[in-house]
Amino acid sequence: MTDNAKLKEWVAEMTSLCGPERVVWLDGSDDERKRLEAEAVAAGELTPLHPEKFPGSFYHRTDSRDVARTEHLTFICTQKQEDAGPTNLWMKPAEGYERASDILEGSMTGRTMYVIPFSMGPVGSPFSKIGVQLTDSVYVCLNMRIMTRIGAPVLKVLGPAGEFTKCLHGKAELDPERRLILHFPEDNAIWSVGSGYGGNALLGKKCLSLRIASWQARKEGWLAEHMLILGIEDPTGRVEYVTAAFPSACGKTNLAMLIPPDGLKSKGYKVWTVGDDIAWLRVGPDGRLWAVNPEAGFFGVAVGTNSKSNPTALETIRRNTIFTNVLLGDDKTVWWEDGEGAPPASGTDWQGKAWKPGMKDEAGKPVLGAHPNSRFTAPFNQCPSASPMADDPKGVPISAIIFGGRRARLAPLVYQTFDWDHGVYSGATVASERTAAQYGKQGEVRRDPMAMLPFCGYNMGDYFAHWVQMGKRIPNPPKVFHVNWFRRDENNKFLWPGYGENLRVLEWILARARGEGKARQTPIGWVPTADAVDLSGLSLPGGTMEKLLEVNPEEWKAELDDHAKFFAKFEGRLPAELPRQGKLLAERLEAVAAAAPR
Ligand code: GTP
Ligand code: SPV
Ligand code: MN
Repeated sequence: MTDNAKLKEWVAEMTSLCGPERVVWLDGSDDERKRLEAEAVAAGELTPLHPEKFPGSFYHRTDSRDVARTEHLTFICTQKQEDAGPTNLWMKPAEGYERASDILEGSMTGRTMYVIPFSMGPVGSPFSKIGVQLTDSVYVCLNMRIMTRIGAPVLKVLGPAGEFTKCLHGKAELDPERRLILHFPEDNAIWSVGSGYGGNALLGKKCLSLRIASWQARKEGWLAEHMLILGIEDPTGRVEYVTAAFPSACGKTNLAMLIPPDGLKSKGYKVWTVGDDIAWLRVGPDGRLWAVNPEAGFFGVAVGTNSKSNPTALETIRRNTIFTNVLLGDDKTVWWEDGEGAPPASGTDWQGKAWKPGMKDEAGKPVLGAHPNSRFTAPFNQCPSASPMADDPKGVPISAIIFGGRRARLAPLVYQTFDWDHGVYSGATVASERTAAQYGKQGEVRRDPMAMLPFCGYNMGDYFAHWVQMGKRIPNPPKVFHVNWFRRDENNKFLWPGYGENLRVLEWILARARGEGKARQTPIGWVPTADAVDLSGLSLPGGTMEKLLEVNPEEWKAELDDHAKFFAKFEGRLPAELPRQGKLLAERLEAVAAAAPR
């Protein structure tokens, strides 16, 4: 399969550690897919779905204690703890290898170990990175085939001496007490044991493309970010691209697949999807920032996906899709809460229990059919809005970077920052309510800088400094914005309709990025004037826009104290630009307070 000596040696070493009965190298062919599917079905790992309603699609359920990322079991293993920083869990590399080896040793006895050579980014592009994942999970193999470019062409590009990220994955007992997700950036290696859930087990995704890649990006002068990429085409055929970083389950997939709302249809916009989760950004020869989506598929949240919220996604997952932890109907259909159509008359819920519509638990609460973090895995090219530029090794030029979080109060619908450093400050202070995509208290507000808190593979103080540095290296940087689709009224209802209607905000953002669009200056940045966002065809209750765009200086002052507390964690590593931006913001807030009538 390969003449890469390092790869052969590593596979031999890992084989002797894990003790599989056989080792199978994946080539990426269609025959191989059929073989793997048949194997997974025979082993009960996959259930084939209704051949007419869900052609080529399968259902999978992970262990009920293994349905989201486990940040408390995710470690950055560097020689020095300060290189992992205060926001990451840290372990000495030697200890990491030892503890994981204890669990992995002989764990594949009697089973097959698959070798998956994969490329993040178009195969052979100078921007792409190669990884090789070893795994004893057929489900993981089939997902990696969708999410990444795999097989023989990758080995060819790797050649006899090419570098690759060593990605070892073993299911072991799937016991949360014996689960570790370990990153060794100094060794370009990832060891994941004891989980079969997406972000923990598909090692090309968060582990390689964000944690390891962010480390490499800092060394090599680029950015690896938790961002969607989308293009907006206007009727003249001009396409402008933006990236947006929102925390997990905060709307990236939805925004990336946006369909123009009825009221804006006459303007003739078309939205092109380039990526929905990860962006690798580099300075192009023209001095602009260019973005590539390293993935080849979608691993999207199922719950809430319906023909109103995201018709594009619904079309994307009609065939050749793997559904994980949704409700399986006895009629071999799948369903989820806030999905499409009526639930099946009976089925199996995400915990593997018999389920019927309307079931209640002892407390009288509805029993969920699908886990809130249930997901679909579907090939990128099945997306009706897939951008023809998505495979371009050069990527797409970025006009605007958008940060956002899920915040019931404070943050307005949208604002534009004054310059790059102020933009970095707004990204570094993103806060969001925790969602079902990770274990922990749901709804609790936490700081999630650039939506990278769980994904930055090194000290976040250094990460902020790298962002500031990048600003100096981009002659023509994108403008930086902040959005909040999740502001609520006194009755806790969302003020903004969201989803497709978000195009109205994107339109203002693009106008501002071109130096057009009406705005008023506030202490936190440029906010649209009341009439600057096109609301045609949308009827919001009177005063809604004012509430959405309100900037309350008193609340912001309290927020600033919290920024300072958060930054204090990074003492000694924080770039001076961030406290400086905090001070400028405080001064602007003071100035409006002083000017306000008493
Ligand atoms: P990851 O895949 O976890 O990184 O998340 P993502 O950012 O791609 O999340 P996704 O787009 O799947 O968002 C899922 C959640 O956000 C669902 O609960 C949606 O209903 C909700 N959501 C998405 N867009 C909007 C919006 O504009 N307004 C509101 N209110 N909710 C939204
Ligand atoms: C996220 O949690 O941000 C995801 C899903 O995109 S996972 O790949 O599981 O991390
Ligand atoms: Mn994500």
